Amino acid sequence: MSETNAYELVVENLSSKGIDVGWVKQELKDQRVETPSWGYGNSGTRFGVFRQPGVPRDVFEKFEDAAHVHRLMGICPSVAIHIPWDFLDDWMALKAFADEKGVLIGAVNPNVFEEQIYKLGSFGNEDPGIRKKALERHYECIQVMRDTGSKSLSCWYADGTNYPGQASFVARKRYFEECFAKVYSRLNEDERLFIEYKLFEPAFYHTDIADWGMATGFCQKLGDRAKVLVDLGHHAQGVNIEHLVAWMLDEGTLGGFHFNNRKYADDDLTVSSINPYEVFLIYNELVDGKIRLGDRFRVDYLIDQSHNLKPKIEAMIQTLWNLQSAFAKALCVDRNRLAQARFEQNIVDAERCLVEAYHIDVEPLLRQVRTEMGRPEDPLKAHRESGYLERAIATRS
Ligand code: RM4
Ligand code: MN
Ligand code: MN
Repeated sequence: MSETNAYELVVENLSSKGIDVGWVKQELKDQRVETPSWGYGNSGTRFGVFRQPGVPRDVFEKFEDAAHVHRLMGICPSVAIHIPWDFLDDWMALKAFADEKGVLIGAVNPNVFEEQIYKLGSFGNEDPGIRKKALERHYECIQVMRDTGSKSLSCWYADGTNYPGQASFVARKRYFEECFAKVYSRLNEDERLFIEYKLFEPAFYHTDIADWGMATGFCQKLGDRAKVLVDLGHHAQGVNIEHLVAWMLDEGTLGGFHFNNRKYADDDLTVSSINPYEVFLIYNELVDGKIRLGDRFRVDYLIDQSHNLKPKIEAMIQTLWNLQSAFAKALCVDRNRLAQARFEQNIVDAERCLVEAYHIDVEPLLRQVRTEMGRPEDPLKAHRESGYLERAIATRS
C-alpha cells in the first residue's frame, strides 16, 4: 500500500465516524511535552552508573541535546531543570543560550534529598534549621524561575520514615503545610507549584506525600496555583491511574504528568514500553477532559525518565513518539458512539469503542502531521543520519 493510501485510509476511517481529521491533526501539532535535563546526562541505578559516549558535560550541553530533539520532533520546546544537579552562577546565561537554540526553560525542580542534612527529611524534618535550609533551596529555585522565564516549580520530596514509631505522621504533615504555605506565598499570579507524590522509596515505611489524595489535600489548602503532579511510576501496583486523572481533572487539581513506565516499582522506563494500553487510557481521559473543559483545561506534560542502557537521545525520541501515538489513538475514539453505548448500558460496545481506537495504526497520520510541521517523517532515522551523536562524541571528550 502506498503512503498516500495508508493516510487516506485513516482519514476515511475517522471521517466515517464523524471525527474531524483537521481537529485531530491540529491537536497533534499543538501537543507539547517537556523533556528533563537529567534525561540527557549519565545516570544509573544504586548499583552503578554506566557512562555513554558523547553525553552532555554540563547543563548547556543538555540543552543542546534537547534542542536537537525538538528540531526533530517539534513538540518539545521546553526543558525541565533540577537544582543543584544543574548548577550555575548565571542562570540568565542559560536563558540566553536556550533562546539561541530555540528552546525554553521549563519546570524548576528543587532537589532537597541528596545532601547529608536531608537524611531524615527536608520539609518534614523535625529540625527547624533543616526545614529552613530546604525552604531556602525553594526560594533560590523561585529566583531561577524569574531569571529564566520558567513558570513552574515542581516539587518532589524523598521525605518519609523507615520504621514505625520513628516520627509523628501528624507533626510532619504540619511541617509540610507550613513550608508549602511559605513557598506558595512567594509565587506570582502566573507561577504554579506542582506537588508530586510517591508511595515509597527512598523511605520504606511511610512517605510524607504518599499519594494523590494527600497531594490534593496540600494543594487545596494552598490555593488555585498549587496542583498535583502524577508520575506514572509512583503508585501501588494495580492503581487505576486513568480514574484518578479523570477525578482530578473534574476537581481542577491536576497539574501535570511525569511520564515514564514501570514493571515493578519506580523504574523510569520508556513510556508505553510496558503498558501502552494504560497510557492510551490515560490520554483518553485527558482528551475527554479537554473537550469538556475547553479553555479551562491546562495540564503540563513532562517526561521523567533516565535511561541507563538505551542511548539517551534515541530513548527521548522514542518516548516522544510513543506519546504522540497514545495521544493520536485517544483522539481517534468515536466519542459519539461511546456516549450512545454508555447510555444504552452496552458494556461490550462501550469497551469496543476504546479497543478499536487503540488498534488503529496511527503511523500514517503521524507521518502526515510531521510533514505538515516541517519535521522528518521518521525522527529516529533522521537523528541516526544526522551525525549529531558522532559530532558530540568528537567534541565532548
Ligand atoms: C523521584 C521523582 C522526581 C524526580 C526524582 C529524581 O522518584 O520521580 O520527580 O525528580 O525521582
Ligand atoms: Mn517524577
Ligand atoms: Mn520517580
